Amino acid sequence: MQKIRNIAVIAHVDHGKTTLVDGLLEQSGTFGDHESHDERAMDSNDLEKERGITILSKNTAIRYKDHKINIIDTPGHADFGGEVERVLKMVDGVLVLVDAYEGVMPQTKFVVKKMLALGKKPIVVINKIDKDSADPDRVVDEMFDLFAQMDATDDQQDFPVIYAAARDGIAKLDMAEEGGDFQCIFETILESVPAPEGSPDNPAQAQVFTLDYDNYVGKIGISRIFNGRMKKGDPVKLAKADGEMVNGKISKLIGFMGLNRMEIQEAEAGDIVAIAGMETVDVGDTICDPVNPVALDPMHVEEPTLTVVFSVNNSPLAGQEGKHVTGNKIRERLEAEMTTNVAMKFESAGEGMFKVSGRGELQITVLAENMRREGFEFGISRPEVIVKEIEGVKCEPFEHLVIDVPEELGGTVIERLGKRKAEMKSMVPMGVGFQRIEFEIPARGLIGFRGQFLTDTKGEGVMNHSFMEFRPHSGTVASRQYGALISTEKGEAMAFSIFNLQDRGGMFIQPQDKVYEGMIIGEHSRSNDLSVNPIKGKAQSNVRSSGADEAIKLVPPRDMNLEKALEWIEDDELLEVTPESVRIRKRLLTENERKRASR
Ligand SMILES: Nc1nc2c(ncn2[C@@H]2O[C@H](COP(=O)(O)OP(=O)(O)OP(=O)(O)O)[C@@H](O)[C@H]2O)c(=O)[nH]1
Ligand SMILES: [Mg+2]
Repeated sequence: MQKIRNIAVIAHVDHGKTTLVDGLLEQSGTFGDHESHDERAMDSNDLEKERGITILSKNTAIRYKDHKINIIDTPGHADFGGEVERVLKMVDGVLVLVDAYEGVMPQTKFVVKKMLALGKKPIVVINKIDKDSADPDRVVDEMFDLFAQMDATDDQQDFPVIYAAARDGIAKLDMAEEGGDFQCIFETILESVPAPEGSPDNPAQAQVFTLDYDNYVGKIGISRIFNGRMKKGDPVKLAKADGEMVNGKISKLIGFMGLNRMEIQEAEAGDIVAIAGMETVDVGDTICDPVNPVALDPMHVEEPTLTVVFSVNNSPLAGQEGKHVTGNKIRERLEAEMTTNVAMKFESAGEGMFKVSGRGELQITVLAENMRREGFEFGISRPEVIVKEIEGVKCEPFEHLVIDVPEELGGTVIERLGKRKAEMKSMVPMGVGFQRIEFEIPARGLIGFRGQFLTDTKGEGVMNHSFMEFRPHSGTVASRQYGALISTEKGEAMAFSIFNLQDRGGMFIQPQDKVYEGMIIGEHSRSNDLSVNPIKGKAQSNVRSSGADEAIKLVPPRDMNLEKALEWIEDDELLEVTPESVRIRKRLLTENERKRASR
């Protein structure tokens, strides 16, 4: 039987998980000498590369000495936290990374709690020790405190600590050492992560933790084999969450090594492989011996907290930029998404309207962004939190929010959050003139807050939040402070009119952009909406003459990408998303309609 270790890499967003995995691949010699690879090689899909974040957990394997080490890199963003929980069930040990300056953050708490509850033995990696502001001793203490608060067992509390600058390939067991490489990480893994339990001679049992799709073989379940052997061509039974047993056959077995996937004939207990052949396979299903089928504990799939409505685009510019525009196409695409994405749900919400629920705004924007790249055109409504009735009480999701701000701006931010029903929990100095303030806040209060926060802190503030629990509904929260500048005309925006309008607020459009009646072209500097005409031109000669050029200096438009726009809109507004544009509009396009509706 081969010697195996299975580990997951977990941490708050951006603390360096994927970068560390690069180093593990590199320094174990798993990348061939001539194999070139990108930075953060595991972030393989386009959106991950562009945004520099991990969206889907992915597994790889390396060889170190006579061991195979299976490694699962997980996403750190709170919206994808459910994925981490499932991954943790598949491994016997974890590397918990924590930034040597930022220390314990909301998602660190979330993943540590899950990991401890599942009885995993952690290795703590204090990463980014190269940063000027790094304070590794403080961060080690924070981790000890966190473990204690979360009722770690003595064994868990007694975790090994590794200090690393993952980006530079440096790691060491003692801060005082010079240099150091990942050797100490490999050795610590072999020493402190238990070997997989289970035996290849028992009846087969493998549990699926991630789904993949391939045009040739169909749905693929990436699975950990807990017992027995899996062979290509073997008949199996698929045990579903509801207890149903489905007959199936392994049509293809895929193994992982470095960045490669290769077809294999057989795999045994302890290993992580991809298994094809079962069309109905789902996350949490057990693939078992057909004679002796025993299902493993089903997996907990987190409930969505946020919904938006996707709709057929019905703006005056509909159908001009997209390839797929009909309700049927949108429905098919959403259905396809839900077959591999267990964290999201969708249901019909009337003619050409689809209610999509997920764990947070990022999860929803990632789906929308992928769709527009595939040529879809659609509308999206403002995100709404899901309200649940618990023991007769109306409850809503609450989040744990941590902000780091320059000391002099703390007051402003606290005041703003107060209006959004946030409750301050602690405030501590962070050195270098910053303070860290922690809050508990209804998720509703966070919608649209990020833009305001970045303006208030001149881009210097950092905010992070993660889901806590459902709590009784907290009443009305303040929403967007400013009104919208709404176009009264259809046509092309003119520099001259934008110039005249820019005193009224921040513009979202530039000259030559297409506009229509009811489209929102900027944010008013006051709280009411204002109807304006952005297509009024002036005689060309005046604009072009050199003296007048000076006069029409335009402030660059505010970049309203999908994410920012989605945060910005109110209930009576919609986003219009096409492969080329993200426009913001009023649901009701004419002023008359809006007046009538407000009566
Ligand atoms: N200074 C410094 N920066 C680092 C180090 N390790 C990683 N980074 C940087 O930190 C950023 C985030 O790194 P990632 O590896 O993508 O972090 P991650 O934890 O995988 O992030 P998510 O998957 O999005 O949660 C990148 O810009 C890295 O270059 C380090 O040791 N020192
Ligand atoms: Mg990552």
